[in-house]
Amino acid sequence: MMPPAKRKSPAKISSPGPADAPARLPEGFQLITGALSPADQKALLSKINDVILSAPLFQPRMPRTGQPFSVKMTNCGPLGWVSDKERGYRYQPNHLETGHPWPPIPEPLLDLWRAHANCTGLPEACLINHYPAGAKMGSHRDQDEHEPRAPVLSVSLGDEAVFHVGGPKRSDPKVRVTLRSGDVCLLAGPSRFAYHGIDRILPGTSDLIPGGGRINLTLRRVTPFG
Ligand code: MD3
Ligand code: FE
Repeated sequence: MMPPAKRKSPAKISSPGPADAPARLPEGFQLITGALSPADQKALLSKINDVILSAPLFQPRMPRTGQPFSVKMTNCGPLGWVSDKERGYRYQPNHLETGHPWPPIPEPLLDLWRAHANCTGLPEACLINHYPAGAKMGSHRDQDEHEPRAPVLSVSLGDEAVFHVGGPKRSDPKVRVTLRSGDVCLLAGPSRFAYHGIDRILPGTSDLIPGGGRINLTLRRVTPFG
C-alpha cells in the first residue's frame, strides 16, 4: 500500500480521448458526491483535529529505502497503518512515534460506515492522510488488509484532488475522478483491489481547512470477521 509521490517511472495516466474506448470505473466503485453537508464537514474536521492533537501526524517512510512520503498520516481506531524503513508497511495498535494506542474512530465516521458500507462488521482502522499542496500518492493497491469481504470507505475533506483508478494490473486503463470536500467513495468488490492514487491537489478549491490542503479518511476492516 501507498508508495510515496516520487516514483522511478511514473504511471502514465491517460484520459479517454474520442479515438479511444472510454475507460470504465471498476465494478464496485461508488462515488457519493456531497454525502456530507458543509456543516457535517466542519463537525467532522473538528473531531479529526482532536485526533491529530493526541496522535500527531507523522511522515511514513518507504520500506528499505527510507524515502519519505509527501503525505503525512495518522490513524484512529483499534489498528493503524504505518510504514518505516526497517519494518515496512503494517497495521499496529500503537502510534509509530508516541507508542500510545490510537484514539477511537469518531462516531460520525462509524455512522457513515453503517449507512453506506453494506457490511455487517465494523471498521478497525481509520487512516488519516494529510496532503499539503503539491503532495501526491503514487499508484498502488491496498493489500495489507485480510478481510476481502469488507469495502474501504473514503471521505474527502478540504481541497479537491485528482484521483485515478484502474484495474487489478498496473497497466490497466485508468479513469480520473475529482474528489471534492464532502464526497464519500466506496470501494467494494473488484474495485477494492484496483490500482489507484492521487495525481494532484487543486489548491484554493475549498475553504474548509485553514491554510488549505486536503485530508482523506479511509475506514477499513483489517482482520477477518470472527
Ligand atoms: C480504490 N488514499 O489511503 S482514497 C489510501 O485520497 C489511498 O488519500 C487515497 O489510496 C486518498 O490507500 C484515495 C479512495 C480509495 C481508497 C482505497 C481504495 C480508493 C481506492 C482501494 C482500492 C481502490
Ligand atoms: Fe490506497
